[in-house]
Amino acid sequence: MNIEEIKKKLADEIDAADKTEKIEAARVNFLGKKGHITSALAGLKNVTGDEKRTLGQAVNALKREAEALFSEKLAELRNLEERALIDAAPVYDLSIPSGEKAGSLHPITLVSRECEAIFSSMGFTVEEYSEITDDYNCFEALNIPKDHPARDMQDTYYLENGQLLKTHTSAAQNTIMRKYGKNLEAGLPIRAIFPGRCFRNEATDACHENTFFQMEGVMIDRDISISNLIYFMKTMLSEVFERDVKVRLRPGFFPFVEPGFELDISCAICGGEGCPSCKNSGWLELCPCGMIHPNVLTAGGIDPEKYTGFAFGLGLTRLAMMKFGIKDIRDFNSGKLANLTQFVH
Ligand code: FA5
Repeated sequence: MNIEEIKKKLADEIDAADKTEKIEAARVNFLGKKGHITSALAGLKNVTGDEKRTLGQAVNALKREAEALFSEKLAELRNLEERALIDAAPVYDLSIPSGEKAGSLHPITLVSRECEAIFSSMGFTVEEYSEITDDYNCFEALNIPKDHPARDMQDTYYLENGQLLKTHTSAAQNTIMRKYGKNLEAGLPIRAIFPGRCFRNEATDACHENTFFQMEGVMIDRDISISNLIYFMKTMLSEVFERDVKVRLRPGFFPFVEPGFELDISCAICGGEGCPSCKNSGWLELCPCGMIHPNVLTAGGIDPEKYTGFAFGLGLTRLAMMKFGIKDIRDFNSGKLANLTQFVH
């Protein structure tokens, strides 16, 4: 085939192609290994001199023209095919009821919102903080220097960039203090809660998860004492459970509080008899708390000579277990809808 014949055939085939597969096949016919234009280029080795130059220029120009024509036609056909698919798609009326059961809020969301409402009504602000933080905020600012044995209690997921997934909501304390400490006298008392997801490399059982929720609370003012702490804890628990619940307060060690306490709740699953949900002790550790350590206040830019405060770290996931009678903490992350969707609000 001479150049003129190839040109004509090219125009005819491009014209006739009405589907992307056809234009693709036509492209191979002309530009593929054995295509007409590729063969014409290979045939140049049989001519010499001026003829080779003229013919070479013509075949190469034809090749460029063919490439442009194929990609133009391919784009045009793709557009047409996409438009046809859209036109053929069924039309959905999103306002028609699906007939399926409506979704519901996760039990942890329900408990978290309830606690937020209780604390908001007592003047606490609800803070936001990220799930990724750093060593300083999660440990050092909380009076847990590097190599401190308290770090062993929180087996931490470190990221490659040196940051980490927060192991407790106490990681937000320094940020909260700095936020409200800027204009401290005007903003006193600082009252803030912070609900958030925590991550620890834990072996899981009925009351331990590797991903769970806590709610941090801090209150700072002049003359804050343990009795303020106990008052807020009691109010929160009696409102969440809407009945008297048995709790016990015992000494607990956390480097960021002094003194520190463990607040345990009598297991609502077994009524205190002992079961797997409470590791057979009849009690569940729910809300460690204490008076904020002077070093932590100092790290947050607050003078411990003038101000005192309390902090607590409420185990929100365990609170949801106790409130809704969920025996196994692992159900919360399991996607077991029968368990998770029954607490419609
Ligand atoms: C802390 O995380 C401290 N930051 C709490 C605190 C805050 C103390 C402020 C003093 C002042 P602890 O590791 O004990 O402490 O966790 C607090 C609560 O989170 C526990 O009582 C428990 O209710 C819950 N919790 C801890 N680990 C898990 C886990 N693996 N699965 C489910 N809940 C957990």
